[in-house]
Amino acid sequence: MLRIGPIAALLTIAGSAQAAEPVLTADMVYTSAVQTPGPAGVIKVTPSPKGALFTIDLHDLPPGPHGFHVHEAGSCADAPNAAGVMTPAGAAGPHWDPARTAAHRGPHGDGHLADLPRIEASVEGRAVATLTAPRITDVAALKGHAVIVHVGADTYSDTPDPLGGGGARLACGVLR
Ligand SMILES: [Cu+2]
Repeated sequence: MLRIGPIAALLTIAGSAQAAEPVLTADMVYTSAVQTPGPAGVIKVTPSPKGALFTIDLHDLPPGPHGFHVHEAGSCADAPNAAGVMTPAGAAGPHWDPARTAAHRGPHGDGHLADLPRIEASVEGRAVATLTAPRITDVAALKGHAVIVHVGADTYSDTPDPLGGGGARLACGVLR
């Protein structure tokens, strides 16, 4: 087991002309959930020994905490939700949950692998940070999935409200 890390790192470097980081990028756009659709910034994902690193640079967010997750599908289009109500970025589907846990327990829990650390926007609406997702060890598996920033915070729990009490899908982008 101890030898897997260094070998994987060497293979990664050998497989590209230069160390190709960041490996995945999502151009984030605001949905019609709250504000006028338009560019929201960029999210990049790189591997690290501590897990996937999400480097975020977002602007014009409502100040305060926001839930942040990987979603199942690679589309940010409007689509009906389970109740048939047209939903901004609804086509991104539910939280990415390859282990089929059907549980929302935050970035350190044993639920959805999708569950990322909350994003914190400044009073100016900026969010510039690098967030660690310790349970995501295969960054390549994220390719083609949408990442979504929600209205409001995330309790990292299904109680008292399911999915961390998540609000509308505020900003969305597909990792490529
Ligand atoms: Cu979400």
